[in-house]
Amino acid sequence: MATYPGKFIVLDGPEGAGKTTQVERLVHRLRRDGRQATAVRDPGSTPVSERIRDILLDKRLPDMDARTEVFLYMASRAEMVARIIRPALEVGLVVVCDRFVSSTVAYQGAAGGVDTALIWELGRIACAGLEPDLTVILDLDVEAGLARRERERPRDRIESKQRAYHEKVRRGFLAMARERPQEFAVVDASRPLDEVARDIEEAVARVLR
Ligand code: Z5A
Repeated sequence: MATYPGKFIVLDGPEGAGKTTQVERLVHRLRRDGRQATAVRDPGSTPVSERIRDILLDKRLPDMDARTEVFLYMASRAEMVARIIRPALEVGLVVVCDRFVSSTVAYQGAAGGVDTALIWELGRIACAGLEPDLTVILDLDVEAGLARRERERPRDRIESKQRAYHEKVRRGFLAMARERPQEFAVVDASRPLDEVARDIEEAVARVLR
């Protein structure tokens, strides 16, 4: 894998774990510490990727095959890596990404039944070999996560899938973190925001050293 002057950090995990909130806090903290940092969200962050996101999260398209989802997520990701992430890493930025290939492995793989080894391989192809320097899994009980989200808006197409699906998603995240301890950190996201943020910052600091 090519190395870059910048660092690529992913925050991932089940619904409502606080990824979006913590991505913002982490970027803010890194900038306060004098680092150049930028946030992206997957799927999304480029015009093409945002259009693909709209299709993926459209409640009027409830029966998408898991393989179709995999290719759409990968297409969105290929565009985001080529247009934003790789150029930013080349000039030394810290890129903090809300979800990444690990989400496809957990949702479409562990929960959706697509071969997880195949998804990792498709991820390498879509991202032309680019991999995160660190993926932090924010771990949270399924019902607690969905309840946090529902306080803000109705469940979307993927959130509406049954509880068993979301349990498999959570187990999928924890399994990949166990299998690849050098590349993953797990943070208990059931605690107050500040405590979760502190643990994320500690894990990221080890990579930035
Ligand atoms: N998906 C997939 O299937 N395959 C893939 O490859 C990818 C994604 C990449 C959209 O993702 C969907 O796409 C998602 C997985 C699927 N399924 N759904 N839905 P997304 O990341 O864009 O989804 P989202 O809706 O933006 O994020 P999220 O996962 O639902 O939430 P979050 O980012 O983890 O949480 P948050 O928005 O920061 O916080 C949620 C609420 O909880 C908010 O009111 C916060 O103030 C509150 N919160 C956060 N932290 C705390 C703590 N510590 N205590 C109390 N309250 C908290």
